Amino acid sequence: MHVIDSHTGGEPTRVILDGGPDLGSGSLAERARRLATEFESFYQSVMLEPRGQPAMVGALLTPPTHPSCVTGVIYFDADAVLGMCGHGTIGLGVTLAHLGRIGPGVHKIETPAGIVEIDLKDANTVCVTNIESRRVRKDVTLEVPGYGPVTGDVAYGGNWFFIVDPSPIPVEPGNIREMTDMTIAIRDAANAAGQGGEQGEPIDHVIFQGQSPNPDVHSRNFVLCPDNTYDRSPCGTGSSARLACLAADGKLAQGHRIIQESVIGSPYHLSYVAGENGGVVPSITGQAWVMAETKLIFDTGDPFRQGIKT
Ligand code: PYC
Repeated sequence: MHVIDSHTGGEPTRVILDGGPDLGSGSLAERARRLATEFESFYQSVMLEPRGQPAMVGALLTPPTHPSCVTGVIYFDADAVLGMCGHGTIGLGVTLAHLGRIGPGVHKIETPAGIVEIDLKDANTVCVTNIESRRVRKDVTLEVPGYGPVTGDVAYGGNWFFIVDPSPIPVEPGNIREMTDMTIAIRDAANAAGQGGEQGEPIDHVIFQGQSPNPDVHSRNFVLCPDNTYDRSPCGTGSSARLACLAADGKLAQGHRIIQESVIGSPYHLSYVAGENGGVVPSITGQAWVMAETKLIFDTGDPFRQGIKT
């Protein structure tokens, strides 16, 4: 299995070029469901240690159903198959350029959540135009065991988010352990209370919104991912969900550009235009770097062939 590893603001993406499972020729959403239900050991073996690393997202290339797209892709982490992934799409754009498969300019990519566009600005810089994103519920109060009531918004940006603004804990690197524990409890409380998407989709990510010490930066976030790691980047789908909330509250005008940074200080430039269905169409510009071109080996005698699952 040949893979290319990159990182987007510190958040790793592993693009799988060949050797993945046969997911059939259905829609990307159908192929993603098949990956989730029939091939858990595949994505765990590629993402978990010792082959993978905490926070890594996989990007399995698959033929697009739409002829205008340069590729189809299904994203996943060690715990779940994702609808879309913003940092992964920036990493994928830079990886496709590294392989000589795309040049500068605009290209379409098909994901289970819909078709997104990338604009390759230079070898490391990509602007992603995401699917239309929306806030679903405002000011939802959850009773979180061990923490008490927590209020936040439910929003969609390609994945499902519970967004707490302002964060109850300062969004600083020294508080990552504490924020991880609290956001896991919030995600569990949201899902126990049925506070997910309109069709019963569970909350898969939780965001704490905080302040940056840098006056040029609008806000800094901490994002919990399904595998209980935090996003080292500001999370493209999470930033999209957050833009939908800012727009719905009248706090950010269409076309106005802001910088959001992650808890470790990695920046995304963000803006939106109004969507056709009452939401927002986000633009997310970030940078990624290719780190490795690797052949993964799965020796049948290797006791950790499928990853360390503790
Ligand atoms: O950038 O959308 C994103 C993302 C999702 C999970 C990790 N990163």
